Amino acid sequence: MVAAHRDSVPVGRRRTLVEMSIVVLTGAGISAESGVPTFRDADGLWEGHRVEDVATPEAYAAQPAVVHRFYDDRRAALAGVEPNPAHRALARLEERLGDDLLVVTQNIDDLHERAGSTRVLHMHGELLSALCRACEGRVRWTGRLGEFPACPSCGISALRPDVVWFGEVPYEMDRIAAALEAADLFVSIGTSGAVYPAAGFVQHARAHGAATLELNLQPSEVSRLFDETRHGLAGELVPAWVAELLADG
Ligand code: BJW
Repeated sequence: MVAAHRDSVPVGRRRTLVEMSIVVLTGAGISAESGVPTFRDADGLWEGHRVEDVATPEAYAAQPAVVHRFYDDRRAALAGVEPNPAHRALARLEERLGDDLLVVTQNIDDLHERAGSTRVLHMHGELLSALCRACEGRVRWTGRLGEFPACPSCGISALRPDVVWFGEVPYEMDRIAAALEAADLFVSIGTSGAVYPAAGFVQHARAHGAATLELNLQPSEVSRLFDETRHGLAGELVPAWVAELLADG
C-alpha cells in the first residue's frame, strides 16, 4: 500500500526548489556514456557470467586472483574515463540545493565526485578503497591488489576490494533510510532495479510521502512503482531534468 503524496502537483514541481529535499539513486547507466560498462546490458561487465554468480564472497574465496584481476582492471580503467553531462548536472543541482540533495550511488567509480558532487554515499563501496579482512581497516588504494600486498595498518596480506557483494550488507543503510524518509522527491537514474535493497528505495520513499521519478534508458524492473518515468540517455535526460528544476526554483 502506497501512502498519499504530500501534495498533488507534478513530480519535481511540488514546492519551490529551495524547499525541496531530494534523494537521487544512481546505477551503472549513469556512467555508461563515460565508457564504464554496465552489468546487465549486452557486453556487460562479467564477460558472459551472471553478476549474481560471481559478485559473491564465495566466488572471491574460490578464485581470489581472478576476482582481483577484474577489479584491478576496472580500477586502472578509471584513469581513462571522465564524468559525463549527467554527473555534472547533479553537481550543479547540489550547488543550488546544498544539504537538501543526497546522491546515493550503487556505482563504485568516482565520477560523481570528479564532477563536483560532495554529498555522495557509495552503498556498494568504492574501487579506490581497499578493505583489510584481518584488521577491518580501510585504505585508499589506487594500485593493484592482485599481487596480494600487505595492509599498511596491520602488515597482513589480507586486502580485498572494498565493495559489497551479494549476501553482504550495503553501506550507509541507516543514513539512506533516514534520507528517503525525509525526501520530497526520489529520483532513480540508470539502474535496472534488479538488485535489492536499492530496488526497494522507490517504495520506501513513496511510503513516506515522496514523489518519485525514474530516468533510465528503458523501463526498469520497478518502473511501475514510479509516479513518472522518462526513457532515454542519462546524458540527455538528467541535464534536462535539472534545468527544469533550476528554472522553476
Ligand atoms: C542507461 C544507459 C544510459 C544503460 N542512460 N540508462 C529482496 C528480494 C530479492 C532478493 C533480495 C532482496 N533483498 C536482498 C536480496 C539479495 C540480493 C539481491 O538483490 N539479489 C538479486 C539477484 C535479486 N541483494 C544483496 O545480497 C545485497 N545485500 C543485502 O540485501 O543485504 C541484506 C541487507 C540489506 C539492507 C539492510 C540490512 C541487510 C547486496 C547487493 C550487492 C550488489 N553488488 C553489485 C557488485 C558491486 C561491486 C561491483 O561494482 O563490482 O553491485 S552487483 C551489481 O548490481 C552492482 C551494481 O551496483 C548492482 C546494480 O546494477 P545496476 O547499477 O542497476 O546496473 P545494471 O547493469 O543492472 O543496469 C543498468 C541500467 O542502466 C539498465 O536498466 C540500462 O537500461 C540503463 N542504462 N545505459 C541511462 N546511457
